[in-house]
Amino acid sequence: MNPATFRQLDRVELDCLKGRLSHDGYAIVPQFLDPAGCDQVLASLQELHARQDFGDNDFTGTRTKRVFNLFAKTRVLDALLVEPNLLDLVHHMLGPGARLSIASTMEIHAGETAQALHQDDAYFPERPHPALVVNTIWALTDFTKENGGTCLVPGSHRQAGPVDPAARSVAAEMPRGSVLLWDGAVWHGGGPNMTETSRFGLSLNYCRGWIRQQENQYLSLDPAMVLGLPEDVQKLLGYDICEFLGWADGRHPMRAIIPEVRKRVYAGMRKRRS
Ligand SMILES: O=C(O)CCC(=O)C(=O)O
Repeated sequence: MNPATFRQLDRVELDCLKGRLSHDGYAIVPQFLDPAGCDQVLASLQELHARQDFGDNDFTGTRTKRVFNLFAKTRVLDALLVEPNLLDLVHHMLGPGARLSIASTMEIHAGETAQALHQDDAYFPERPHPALVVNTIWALTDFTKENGGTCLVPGSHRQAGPVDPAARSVAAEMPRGSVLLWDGAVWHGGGPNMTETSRFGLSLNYCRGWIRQQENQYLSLDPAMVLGLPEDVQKLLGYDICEFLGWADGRHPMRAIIPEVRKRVYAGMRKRRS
């Protein structure tokens, strides 16, 4: 497997992206992943999609395919998850303890209709609020207004109430290899696909380290697999302490998933129960 190559972002571009994220609530990093990297990631994800059915409701899309829990299924995303320039933007929004909330694909096929506009942090009751979630969608095929490019309502992360259902949204148009980032409070949705070919997006969604991850990474991933991952990937997946949260029987979670330690912890728990 060749390592993916990312376009290096300089300080000026990074500052400009941070400004757009604060003001509009979203920003696009154009042509960030090189074509060979796109091919490799797309091929691995398409293998998973070949066995995947379409969604069964209007929100997930009856002409859209999604695969979840991607870090249990492929290793081609590890480098994308921890790419330093992207993480700089994510940390700018969420602080240094940010971690993966959910990883999924969104392949919008021909004939799909527009998804209802929604927020990725809809569970949080007070608005506006500092960013709690940052979503990224990696365009593995070109995104256009016609083929289902994500629609976003600029600046909607700053409003206190819900967005008007008829609000003017903008389709994220970006060539393959680009990455769209948005504050989870921005109203957005997948666009309708009026073309004959599918639009393939990869979503790596991050949250603050003290928020419950959308995907339960401790039940979704095999501890033996997690033990073999690079440390920065383990941390992003949530196998870390954030502030004083995340201990396992008084141990760092990475100590606690070592099989011998786990056996001792569970044996201790059984003894205490009997
Ligand atoms: O596919 C997209 O462009 C966005 C989809 C989305 O926001 C969602 O499914 O929650």
